[in-house]
Amino acid sequence: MQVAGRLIEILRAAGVDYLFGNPGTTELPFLDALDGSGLRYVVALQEATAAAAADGYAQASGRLGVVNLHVAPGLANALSIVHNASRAKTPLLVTAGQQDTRLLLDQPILAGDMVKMTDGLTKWSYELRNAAEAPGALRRAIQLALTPPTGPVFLSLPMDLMTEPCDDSGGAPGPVAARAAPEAEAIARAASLLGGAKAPVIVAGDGVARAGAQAELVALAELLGAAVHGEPIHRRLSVPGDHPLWRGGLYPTATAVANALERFDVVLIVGANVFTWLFHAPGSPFGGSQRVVQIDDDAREIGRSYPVTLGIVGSVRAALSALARAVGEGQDDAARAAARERVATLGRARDAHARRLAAAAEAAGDRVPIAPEFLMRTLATLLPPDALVVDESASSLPHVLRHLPFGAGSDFFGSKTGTLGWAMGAALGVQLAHPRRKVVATIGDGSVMYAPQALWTAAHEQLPVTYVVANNASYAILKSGMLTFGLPAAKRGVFPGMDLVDPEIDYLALARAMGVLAVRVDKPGALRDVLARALAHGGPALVDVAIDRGFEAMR
Ligand SMILES: Cc1ncc(C[n+]2csc(CCOP(=O)(O)OP(=O)(O)O)c2C)c(N)n1
Repeated sequence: MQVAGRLIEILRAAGVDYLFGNPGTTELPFLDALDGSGLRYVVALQEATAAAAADGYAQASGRLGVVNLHVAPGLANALSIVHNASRAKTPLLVTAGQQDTRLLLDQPILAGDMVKMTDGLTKWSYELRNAAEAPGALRRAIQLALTPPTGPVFLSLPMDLMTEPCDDSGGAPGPVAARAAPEAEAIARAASLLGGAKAPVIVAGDGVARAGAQAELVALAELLGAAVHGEPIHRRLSVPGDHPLWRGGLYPTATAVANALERFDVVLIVGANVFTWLFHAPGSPFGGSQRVVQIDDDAREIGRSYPVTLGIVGSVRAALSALARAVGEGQDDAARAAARERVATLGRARDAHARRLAAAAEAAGDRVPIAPEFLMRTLATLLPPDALVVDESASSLPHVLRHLPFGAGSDFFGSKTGTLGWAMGAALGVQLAHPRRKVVATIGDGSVMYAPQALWTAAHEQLPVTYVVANNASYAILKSGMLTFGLPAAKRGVFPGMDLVDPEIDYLALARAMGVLAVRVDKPGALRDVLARALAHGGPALVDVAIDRGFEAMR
């Protein structure tokens, strides 16, 4: 067998079903070996979209996502998504063909130093030097991507090596037991800090969802009677969005986090970047005298920017269940009653808040153009309970997070570092990972244009993703940003390059050109029916919703 066939065999043995990609000359020997392998090639018409689909697949399945790109320019096109994947810690194997090794000194067309290009974005980047090392390098790459802290890896595959003979056995990397139990003493100390808290709070990061530890987090939060916030820029669900203790995401400035955490005495941070900011604000997020416990499977996250009282490195799931056990054992009746009381109080406040939001959204139901809160509220009432939402809706994101149900069983995925051009493709991967579940992409009109070719792959693969476009014919969030910064031209109503008009983009024509059902809604009264029909459609659909073009400074 040749190297290419052997590499594909290793991927299959490692449980990989889909290879996302966009081909070129340097990948041809590799792609040729796909025939009869059982590995499905899913083509995207631009590399960022292929990488995003692989990323969405990996995030939604918890399995390895694999993408094959076309040498240096193809990789360059996909780097925005690799950057995003490195922040999202997606187990993503990025491969690219490389020119024939005998030519590299001559700088042939398309060739480049791809290891250098991915520097700082992967856990490991490597270019094969000879055929014999290819299977071992692939096994190492797979294992590194999947072992916590998970993350992207890169492998460059020179085309001449792909057709050389290979006598490797072709097996997958062996299983790695990576649920490292945290130190018992540290858990006991954390339990005593948290158990003794009068007002505990949990800041949960996307690492909780990555670890599949939502149930463990809920159990601990309920035991403690602790409010749960999402980390700033949270893009996964760490507890069901309708849980009484869920308080939503923290606003991404140090001042806002300090204000939100001020009234709590002990903070547990788990599976989070501490913290990812949007704007500079002076001071520390731990402004008060709180004690801070931080759990992560990535030692680099502990006390990364701000010192903590106690850091624990280990499996997020194992640590949360050990902590819940220790807290439970340490609680007396009075502590248990106090925690129950906190759950009840927080739950009542949450119910009242949810009712206020729903009423305000419904009250906006007669506004023309359509209010984004009414759009998301209406969508929420139509989605099945196990729906999967993929988001890149920029200024509409707060409405998505407030209104979509996100009960237990549903899930949410967003662009981790704000990279536009992720969600259009990621939704494809999420749908392939969960073929029987409803996948909806909530996306801004500007964001669509970073990866519209995903629509073609959706049609080609007959993936029934519903793209709901919140169309305000502008980059509204950037206009808000200009006002937030108090910029003088913005105060005069001047927003350079932020209006997507003259001409306005015809999203219906765009979608239809790629074989996707497309409908426009201008009036709130028509919204429900149009959305319901698009959601029920057996193939991909795009609903272009004319939303309010207003914007204001962020808080
Ligand atoms: C790759 C990339 N390019 C540019 C940006 C900057 N950016 C952030 S939000 C945004 C506008 C998004 O517009 P749209 O999707 O229409 O949503 P809206 O702001 O109108 O709600 C832009 C251009 C980015 N985050 N990523």
